[in-house]
Amino acid sequence: MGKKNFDSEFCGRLPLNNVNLIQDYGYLIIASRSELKILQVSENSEELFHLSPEQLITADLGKVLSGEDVKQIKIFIQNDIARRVPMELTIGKSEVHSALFHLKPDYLVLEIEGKPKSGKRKLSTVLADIQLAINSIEAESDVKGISEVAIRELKKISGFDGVLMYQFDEDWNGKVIAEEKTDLLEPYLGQTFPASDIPKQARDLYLKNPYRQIPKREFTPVSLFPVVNPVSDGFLDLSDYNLRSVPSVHIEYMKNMGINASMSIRVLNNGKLWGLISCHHIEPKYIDMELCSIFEMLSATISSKISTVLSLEDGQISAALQQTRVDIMDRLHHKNNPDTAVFNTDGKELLSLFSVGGAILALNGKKGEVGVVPDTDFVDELLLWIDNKNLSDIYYTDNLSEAFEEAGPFAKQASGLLVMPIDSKQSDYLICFRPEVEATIDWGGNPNEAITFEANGKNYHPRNSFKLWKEKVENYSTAWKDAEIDAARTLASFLSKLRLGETAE
Ligand code: BLA
Repeated sequence: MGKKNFDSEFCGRLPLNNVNLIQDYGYLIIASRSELKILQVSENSEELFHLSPEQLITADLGKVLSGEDVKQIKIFIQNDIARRVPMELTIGKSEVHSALFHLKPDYLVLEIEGKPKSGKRKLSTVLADIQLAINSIEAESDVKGISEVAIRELKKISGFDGVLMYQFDEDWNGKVIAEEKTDLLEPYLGQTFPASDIPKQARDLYLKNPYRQIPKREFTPVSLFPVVNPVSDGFLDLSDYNLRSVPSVHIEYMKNMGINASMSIRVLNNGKLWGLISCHHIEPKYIDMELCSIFEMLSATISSKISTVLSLEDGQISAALQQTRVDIMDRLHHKNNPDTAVFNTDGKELLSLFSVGGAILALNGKKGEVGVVPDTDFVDELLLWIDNKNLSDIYYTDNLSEAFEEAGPFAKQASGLLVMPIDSKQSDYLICFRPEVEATIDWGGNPNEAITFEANGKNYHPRNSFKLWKEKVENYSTAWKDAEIDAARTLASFLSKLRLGETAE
């Protein structure tokens, strides 16, 4: 069996942002930007303002907020602030609620925390917590260490029953690389979860919002009133708001995991989603806006630390590759015989440059080889197959037999293939072969059952078991690294320029 991409089309189309529903742990107020007139409210706002939704949508914002708060909002509008900002709103005589203020081109949105602020947390304690967490994270020097410390600190600060670090692979499956939890939760450390568990549109939301929280799985969804936003003439796009409701498939997923509350925090590498820190709680659990802000800061710290470590590692690989590549190119310049130049020191240099088991240089109808390469007959067939591709750029795969069935029997030596075209019209190539690495993936539940449809073909469910499901992976080599691909591209273009120079003479 081979690796599969489980980011199913189906899940990727599920609507998340235009559902006109929010979770019931807070209130949403939408007002016009120019006149501060209330346009839309979540239907539960009556609890907070003691006015019906019908009464609220004919009112000015000033009727329900204090003069001071309205003044602050006007300042935000004057400054055209692009990011959401935290606020404290005084509702009624003295009740203080945390809120998030969002400014859009035509309207503004207030997400107001349901419970009044308790004022339990002291700023100095909060700052000390953050500082301690940052210090510990900064002291680590590899991804594993950073992940372990990060989840330990987050668990300590938040009190979640379980916190885990989940790293995405190139197909968006995710592997749990660090975990801290009570015994009451299932262990997931080392397990891989299919991409469809958190489909593309859900992952994309983390590029806008650093975290997502679902404090109570069995919440009662609340509609916005009126249903149609008078400015956009459609449903309000809820993608930026924490309160956005949750699709039933994910609620069921949480139930199957035995958790009532979850929170996930993004980890970015170079602006791309690299992983998520996923927090679980057996009972409902609400993280207030202040604590969310702390999570937001720590998410940024963890992301930047992981990015630094990864780019340092990449840099080291690139530097080594660069040196070997320069050596080979240098010799090519000085020697007439490309075979000996490329395959210097018995070809060991080239083999180590690309971490491959064998290589073939097909040039002027002749073939030179080093290391372990497949049978000549197969190589001839492979060359014809490569010819048909009319390559103008390098070609690489870590699963050759998938692209070229005839390669199946040669999987041991040649599961990975890297082709550097020198002159594809003349069948001139430098070809490298990577051996198979047999591996087992420990899936968190059978990924082939990631989604099941009922007999009616419409209703569907996430898998109900996350029990370890082992999959043997065959016919795969290790994946080609970005730095190796870059080095191959440079070497290919150098070889082909050299070849063009030869023919011109
Ligand atoms: C959301 N799925 C999520 C989220 C996580 C996971 C972390 C983000 C929301 C949250 O923090 O709760 C998945 N959680 C995991 C995984 C682990 C974990 C893998 O702790 C590993 C230990 N889900 C399905 C199927 C579909 C699906 C079949 O299983 C689609 C048909 C969809 N998952 C789905 C959707 C969301 C989601 C739509 C977005 C929920 C939202 O943000 O509203």
